[in-house]
Amino acid sequence: MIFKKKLYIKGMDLKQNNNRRMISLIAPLAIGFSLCACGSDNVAGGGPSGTEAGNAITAQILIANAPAANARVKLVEHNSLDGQGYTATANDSGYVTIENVAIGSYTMEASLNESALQLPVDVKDTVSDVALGQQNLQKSVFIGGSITDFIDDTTESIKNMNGYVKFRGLDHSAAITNGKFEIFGLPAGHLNMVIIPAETADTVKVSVETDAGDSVTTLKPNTPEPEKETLLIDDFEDGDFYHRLAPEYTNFMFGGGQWAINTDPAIVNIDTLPGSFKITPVATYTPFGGSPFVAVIQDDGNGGKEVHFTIEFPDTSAYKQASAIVKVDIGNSGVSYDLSPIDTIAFEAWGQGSSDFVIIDATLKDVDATLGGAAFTIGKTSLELTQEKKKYKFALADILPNEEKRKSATTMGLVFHSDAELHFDNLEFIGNDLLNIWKSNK
Ligand SMILES: [Ca+2]
Repeated sequence: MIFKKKLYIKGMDLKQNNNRRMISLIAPLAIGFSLCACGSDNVAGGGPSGTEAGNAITAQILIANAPAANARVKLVEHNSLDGQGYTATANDSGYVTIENVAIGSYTMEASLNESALQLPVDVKDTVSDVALGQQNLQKSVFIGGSITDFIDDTTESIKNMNGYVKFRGLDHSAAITNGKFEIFGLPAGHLNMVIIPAETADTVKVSVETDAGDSVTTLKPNTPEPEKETLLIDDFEDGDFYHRLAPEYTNFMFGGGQWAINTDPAIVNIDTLPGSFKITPVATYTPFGGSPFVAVIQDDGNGGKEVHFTIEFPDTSAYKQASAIVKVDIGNSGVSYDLSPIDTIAFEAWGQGSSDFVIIDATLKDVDATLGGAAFTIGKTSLELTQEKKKYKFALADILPNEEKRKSATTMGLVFHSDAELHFDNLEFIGNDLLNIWKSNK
């Protein structure tokens, strides 16, 4: 029996490694327990059915429509909590017979490896046979977690309670330790779970409806997600180079919320220099408080404004690492902000070429200087611009899987490594308590 268990553990799939390991730890105890309980079980074999001496319950247990050889079958009185009853094992053809069953209402459970089934069986007299026909095993159910997720009582004593979880009509039980329990291999369907605290006599009855393969970790209704707020960072309608989204937290004097196009090498529209980018329309520098960025804010053809420009890269044989970025500071220049309130970053972009949407932390220290601006990139995702206007939505958690990194960002933007035409409009943050971003500056 133990050898068989080992084979079973060896055949587990990786995803459920931990679960199996737990079963392997629990198994010796469970075997010990069932040996002790054997004396009171009525063990039935696969012998001929319908003997004159009494009734017989017959079934063919299948798994994926093939005989479930060696499936274990147990018949337990449907209200019983002790798991005692008639046991049998399916033969090579999946047939199982239990004879001489006392009058009563039972739950029959069959199980094999990670599959199980349950069905009600009524035995009305001691002479009539009950033919259950073919019964298919399904992927079994897991129930576990914190007791407080299964019952409404959240007092401290319940939270950390010790005791047992049992199921009426089934031979399954698990210990509750410090308010936690887990139980594998349950048959799908209606489960009458009973929570039995060690300290008091008050049991708690919980009904659980399950489907094959379910993993039930709570019975509390899902609390509806709070409505997300959308913050329009910039639609460019004012034609300037600030988003000025949170003027109370950003400071004009420190360049709060500035848009810019930066290139590496930093040479633009100087035709006589081989390292020069060509950006159209050509920016005109204004000496006091102006920005070349305003040149690329153009009419969108629908009565509004958008960012629209083409960029031609310098001779790539001379400048293999050339790059350009259209970027916006989240707040004050060189100050980092906690982006955690953001769930999704959305914008409209279209045109031609490929680009990386990046999030940057320009306050990073000890970065690799040979990487230039890229050294400050903390997260990025790629996109291919299409001719048709397209709304992009990126989950921040996808761009920045590391929660800690989300807490410090200065800048976001689109990076180019080759010729492109960009239309860009309506940058949005979607999340909750978004203004907290600008309160977090450091
Ligand atoms: Ca616009």
